[in-house]
Amino acid sequence: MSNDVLEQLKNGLLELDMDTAIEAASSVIKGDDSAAVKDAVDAVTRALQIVGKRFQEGEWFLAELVYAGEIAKDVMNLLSPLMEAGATESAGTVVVGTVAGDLHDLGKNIFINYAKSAGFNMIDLGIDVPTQKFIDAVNEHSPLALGMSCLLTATDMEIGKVIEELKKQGLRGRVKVIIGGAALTKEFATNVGADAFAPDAVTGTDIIKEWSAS
Ligand code: B1M
Repeated sequence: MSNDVLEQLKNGLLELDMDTAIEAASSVIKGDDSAAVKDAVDAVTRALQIVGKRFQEGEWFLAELVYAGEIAKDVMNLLSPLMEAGATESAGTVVVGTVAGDLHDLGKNIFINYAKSAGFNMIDLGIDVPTQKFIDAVNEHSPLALGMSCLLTATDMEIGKVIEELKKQGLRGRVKVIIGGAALTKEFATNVGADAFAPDAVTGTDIIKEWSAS
């Protein structure tokens, strides 16, 4: 049964059928079958990888990419509150945003929700965040970590700009930097001077948990 609903969710996205996707997500959150919320989020992620491939290979155009993104967002809005269940006392504050020029936020939001469920106080700066806004938030919240999400190779240099500005303002030693998103790699993180690269939201949450504990 749970496989059916996950398949329905994936197909809803890949057939650009909002109603089917929403119906499947609703069934998951109502507990109508045994599919876990995490499995549903994974199904959405897998479907979006196929969406990206179709777009990259010219099988789908921008309109389809945009609509698939809208379906994914609505589905995630349904699933997210359940991912937050069980939050305990704060394990620390983390400021997160998607870098300047980049409007992708689904992965960032998944990371935020996982980390919230692990007890972190997550400050979401949103998308297309300019360097100064990251710096202001570090000054204002004195977070344990600063997180940057980036899905476009055209905007990955924004991460280096933020890290340089942290250094210039004497803030780098006070905050750990974690980065994630499809455009990035561990090697990129090392080169740009970030403390960690998270390939997914669960790993990202494990990394900040380690920082919080040390
Ligand atoms: Co865009 N897009 N897109 N897109 N889009 C990609 C990223 C692309 C790879 C598709 C492709 O061509 N194959 C490609 C980028 C190519 C590149 O730069 N190398 C691309 C492009 C080209 C574009 C446009 C330029 C298209 C155009 O206009 N011609 C445009 C750019 C707009 C802009 O940002 N300025 C654009 C627009 C869009 C939409 C708005 C339509 C929509 C986004 C909707 C939204 O986010 N609200 C969209 C979508 C949906 C995608 C794909 C299909 C899916 C992205 C996604 O949400 N994945 C994507 C293809 C792909 O990634 N394969 C694509 C699911 C998400 C859960 O994964 O974000 O990787 P991800 O997050 C993961 C991990 O990476 C990690 O945790 C998450 C969960 O485990 N993670 C973190 C992410 N951030 C983290 C931060 C952390 C820790 C972990 O700590 C801080």
